[in-house]
Amino acid sequence: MNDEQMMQFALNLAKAGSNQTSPNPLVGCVITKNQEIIGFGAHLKAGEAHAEINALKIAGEKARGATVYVTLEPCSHIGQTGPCVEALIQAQVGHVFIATLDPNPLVAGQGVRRLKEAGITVSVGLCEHEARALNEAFFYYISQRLPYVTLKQAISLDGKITAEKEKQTAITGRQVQEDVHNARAMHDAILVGSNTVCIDDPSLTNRLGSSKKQPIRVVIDRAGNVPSSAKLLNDNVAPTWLFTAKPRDFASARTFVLEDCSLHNILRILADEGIMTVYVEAGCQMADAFLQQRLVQKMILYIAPKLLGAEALSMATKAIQGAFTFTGVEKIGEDIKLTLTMK
Ligand code: AOF
Ligand code: ZN
Repeated sequence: MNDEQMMQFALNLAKAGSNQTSPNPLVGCVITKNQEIIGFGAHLKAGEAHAEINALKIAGEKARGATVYVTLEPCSHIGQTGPCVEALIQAQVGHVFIATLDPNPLVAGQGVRRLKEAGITVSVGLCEHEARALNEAFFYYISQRLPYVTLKQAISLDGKITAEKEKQTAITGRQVQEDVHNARAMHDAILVGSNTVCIDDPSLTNRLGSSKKQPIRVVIDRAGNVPSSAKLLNDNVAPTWLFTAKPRDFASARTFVLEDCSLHNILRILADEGIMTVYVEAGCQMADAFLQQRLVQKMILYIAPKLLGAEALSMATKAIQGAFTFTGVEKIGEDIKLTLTMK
C-alpha cells in the first residue's frame, strides 16, 4: 500500500468512533515499517486514549524508525490525556504523515513544531480534504466556540411547514420519523422553542433509531411559558436543559436563567458545556430566527408530496438568497430528503 492508501486506512479507522467521541474529533492512526502495518488505532471516546497512543501500544518497540499516518495533527497539550507528540518522540518514530492540522488553539501547529524540533520528518496535507470533511463539526466548534447546528424541517411541495399558525400539521411519513430519530442519536443536543413544547408536547427522544443514544433536550423558553406537565420535563428519558429569562424551578430540568437570551449567547453556553452538535427541530419562528441570524451550518429538508396552499406558513419570513448549497438528495419512503450546507 502506498502513503495515500495508508492514510485512507487511518481515515476509515477514525470512523470507528463515529457518534461517540464528541466533543472530541474522530482520529485514526496507522504505523508501518518496511511496508508492513505494525500498529493501528482510533480515538473512541472523549477522555480516553488518543488514536496515536492506541497505535503505539500495538507497535511497541518496533515503532523506532517507523512511519506514522495520522488523520489529525498529534496534540501537544495536556488535556484529559497526555500529549501524543511526546509519545511519538519517545517511541523514536522516523516520519509522521498528518492529514490536517488541529485548529484547537491548544495545538494549532505546535504539534508539528515539536515533532520537527525532535528531528522527526513531518509531512502535512495527505488526504486533507477527506480529513477535514470527517470532522466538519469539530472544526467549526473548536474554531468558533459554537456548536455545529443542523436545522431540520419537514415541508410540503410548496415549501410550507404548517397549515395554520400555532397548530402542528403532520407532513412526512413513518420512514422519515425513523430517519429523524437516527439523526437525534447523532447529535449532542436537540433544540426547540417553547412554542413547540406548548403546541406539540414532544418527547424529543430517540425511540425508533438503531442506537440507544439519547441527546440532551434543550428548550428555549424566554418568557417562561413551558408548563410543568410537559412530557420532556417528566419522562426522565434524557436530560432536559431549559434556557429562560424568568427564574423557574423544575426538579427534572437543568435551568439556565439568563439576562441575555439571544440565540448566540445560548449557543455559546452550550459550546462551553461541551455540546459540539445541535439538531434544531423548532417550528416556524425559531427556525426562522436561526436562519436569519446565520447560525445554521447544515439544513435537512424532508419534502412531502402534498400541497398546503397559500394560507399555510412558509419556513422563512424574509428572503435568504445564495446561502445554501445542495449536498445530498435521497428518497425516504414517500418523501424526499434534501441536505444542504451553509456557504
Ligand atoms: C490527537 N489524537 O486521537 C485526538 C486528538 O482532552 P484530550 O486530552 O482528549 O484532548 C482533546 C483534544 O485533543 C481535542 O480537542 C483535539 O484538539 C485533540 N484530539 N488529538 O492527537 C487524537 N482525538
Ligand atoms: Zn493526542
